[in-house]
Amino acid sequence: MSGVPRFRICADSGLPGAALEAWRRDGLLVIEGFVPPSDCDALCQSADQLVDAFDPSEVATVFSTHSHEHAASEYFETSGDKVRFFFEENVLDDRGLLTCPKALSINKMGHAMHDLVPAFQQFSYHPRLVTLAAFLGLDNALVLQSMLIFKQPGIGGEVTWHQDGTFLLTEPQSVTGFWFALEDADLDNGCLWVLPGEHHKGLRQRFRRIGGTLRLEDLGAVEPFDLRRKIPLEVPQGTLVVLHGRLPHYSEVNRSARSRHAYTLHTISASATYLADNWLQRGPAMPLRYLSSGEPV
Ligand SMILES: O=C(O)CCC(=O)C(=O)O
Repeated sequence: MSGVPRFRICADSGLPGAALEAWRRDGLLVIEGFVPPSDCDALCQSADQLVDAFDPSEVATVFSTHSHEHAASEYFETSGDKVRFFFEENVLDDRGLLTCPKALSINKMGHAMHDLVPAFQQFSYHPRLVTLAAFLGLDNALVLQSMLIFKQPGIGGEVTWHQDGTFLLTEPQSVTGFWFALEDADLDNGCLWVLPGEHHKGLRQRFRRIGGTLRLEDLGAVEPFDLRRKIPLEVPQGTLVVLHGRLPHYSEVNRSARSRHAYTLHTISASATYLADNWLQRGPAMPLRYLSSGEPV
């Protein structure tokens, strides 16, 4: 239906060679049935418990997927080694109080659940992911960040077209995104959209620290995304979409009465240089860990 090939892991032989060809050609790889439904449900339950325990009055930041105003916020900038919660737009009133139930107001949670929360750790460093990273030839992958994107019913905001390398850059480029559908994702509840093959064109923007402030800057030379070629990825629960760091992707507002929870991990190569002006900087107290062994660098 979508024009993007879909694969399944075969117990005996893993993925076919065609999957590697698709990955190199398209800059993305769709693997249905990658995660068992019970593992998806367990992660959602752990996320619900974290949300229950979270006191929203601690947070004065509204995370907006439309602007980068949040970038100025200390809360966002220091979340790389924590579990923090970011609200949807327009859910706080003038006094900073929530106008709808807490559990339905959270846009996303990030950015270090994979190193701080046992259920997320188990999911993120799972042997099936280690095997896949080896198959894709990802060199010495380190797990950089994790996000739970809630895409709440009726309110879950749009994620504008972007390349992950805009936000997390290494030299040479090595950022790889792993997007897990924890629930079915379709056109009504805000599935991912992709531009297969556009990763060959280069990086269009960078979000980086300039003079103490985080800013989004155009890199100039690269042509605009060709949105006429956009393809929706309607996928069932348990699907993994692997995204090259320069592959443009997007998701719509969730207009349905169903949530569309997704979990994302971003890895980088330990052999590449992680740029010092990226927003996410982990201190020495919590070094990044290898995907393959869980050992710190
Ligand atoms: O889940 C979504 O809606 C978008 C996620 C995304 O863009 C990302 O993880 O980079």
